[in-house]
Amino acid sequence: MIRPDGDNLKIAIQSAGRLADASVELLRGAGIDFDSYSRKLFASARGFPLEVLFVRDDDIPEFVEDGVADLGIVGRNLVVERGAALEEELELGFGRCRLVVAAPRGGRIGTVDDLAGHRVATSYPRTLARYLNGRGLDAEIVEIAGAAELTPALDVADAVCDLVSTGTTLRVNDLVEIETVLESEAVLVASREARADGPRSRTIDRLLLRMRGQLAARRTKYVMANCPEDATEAIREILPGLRSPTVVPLADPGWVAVHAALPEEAFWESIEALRAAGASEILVTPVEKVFR
Ligand code: PRT
Ligand code: ZN
Repeated sequence: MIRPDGDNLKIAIQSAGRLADASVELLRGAGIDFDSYSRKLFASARGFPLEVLFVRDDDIPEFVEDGVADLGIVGRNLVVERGAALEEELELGFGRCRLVVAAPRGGRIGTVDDLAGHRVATSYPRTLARYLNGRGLDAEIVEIAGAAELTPALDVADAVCDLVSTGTTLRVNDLVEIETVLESEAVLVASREARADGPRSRTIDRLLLRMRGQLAARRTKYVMANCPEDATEAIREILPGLRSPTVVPLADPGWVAVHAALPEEAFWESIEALRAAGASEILVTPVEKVFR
């Protein structure tokens, strides 16, 4: 592929598929505005020195490794499979899945050790080979382009190594998971060449700051709770905030409002603890960006 002209940074994202919408949304949320991607190979951003290349996800690790693009948004599964010499800069929190070994329910293969001497169908032959080697297992890898889940029924393989997200595909094909080979999600990758180039690397850092601000915001809520003044200390423990909570007096004597950012994973427990500590009215709002 010909590298589009200009000094702009190039980022390769999936043109259509599971990662496409979330990739565009992440860039837009980072303040990068570009035209609709439906029919174009690439688009120039406004307000940031970036060009967006729309490609098949399988090509992304290679393009970034070869310098066709400086950055890419792609599943870790593909980066690992290629053994690509890239920098993984950021986990993006979407496209989560696992590469697992699975076998027919109630069949001969119940554990990973049972794979020895059997056939395993996969689109991830290198990752599977590394995994089997690591376990000292000798199994035949049957490389297929897709639909691994059908191969045991067709007697093309005895087990499969495939991506799973909800588990429905395995279930409907009467396959059971045996072990996880790799945990994956979409990641931002950068080419080593771009990272070694001062100006381009600085632009990558600017983009990372914006993306991190957005990803952190998704995991954060802003909580405002009214409570009696004498409960302030207890509530401060529950709502430490980013530095410390904001405590402001209410017009009602003896009452204060406590405001703080709260990580999503602690959310429900914190709301329960706030109630128990005497907080009455509690308001929760989403956070747009968090920069620390
Ligand atoms: O056209 P292009 O080559 O760009 O896209 P593609 O069709 O090759 O890829 P796509 O869009 O299907 O997936 C892109 C990326 O999404 C993958 O590389 C993974 O990083 C990630 N991802 C997340 C998944 C899944 N979840 C997933 N469930 N990729 C594939 N699957 C498939 C899996 O292979 C199996 O067939 O979905 C089925 C299982 O899903 P469940 O929900 O039934 O378990
Ligand atoms: Zn693909």
